[in-house]
Amino acid sequence: MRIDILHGDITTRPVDVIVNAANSSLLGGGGVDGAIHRAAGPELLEACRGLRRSELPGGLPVGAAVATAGFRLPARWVVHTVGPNRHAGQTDPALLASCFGKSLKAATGLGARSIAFPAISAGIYGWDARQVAEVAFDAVRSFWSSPGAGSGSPLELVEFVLFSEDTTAVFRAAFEASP
Ligand code: AR6
Repeated sequence: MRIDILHGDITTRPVDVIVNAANSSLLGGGGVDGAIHRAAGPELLEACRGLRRSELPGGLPVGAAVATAGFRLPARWVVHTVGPNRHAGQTDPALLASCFGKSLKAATGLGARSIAFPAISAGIYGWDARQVAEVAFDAVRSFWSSPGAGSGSPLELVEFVLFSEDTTAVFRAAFEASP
């Protein structure tokens, strides 16, 4: 399993799964969520509405993950997750770790070999990018070392795709400093 850190737009990544930093409504928003909905086309919003009508009438809880097709994206699937919102007092790193862990699990269930993450919660939701990076690398490693999760996963590539040069540098430094 390889971890790559890239500067760019996650909507262009030719991977099996891209992860969306959504909100609980699943009905779109700004930031990376808005970009993914624009690039995937209106079918994505329709699929999210379908999830709300069926299995998620109350919305997607913070720290949970759910998959849809990728529609017009190069990626075959989108895994939507809801990061903790620091401005709403959601400061528990376990919630953020859960976003990464549950997304990896969902991608594994789909049979994905590659997945790309944005810096979940590091934008509108107000988390420090360095902390997001540390939680992310830790969660990827725990996923791989947990019996029955990472060991049986077809995932070979985990990308972190960062939208600004600053955040890319923060992720690279955190990766080099991580155990
Ligand atoms: N590719 C990669 N990263 C991106 C892109 C992109 N195309 N666009 C933005 N980013 P945010 P959050 C980066 O705010 O903090 C939405 O309204 C961005 O620079 O998208 O989890 C949702 O609907 C930042 O580093 O997500 C929720 O309401 C990172 O993605 C709320 O925002 C995450 O920023 C979620 O807030």
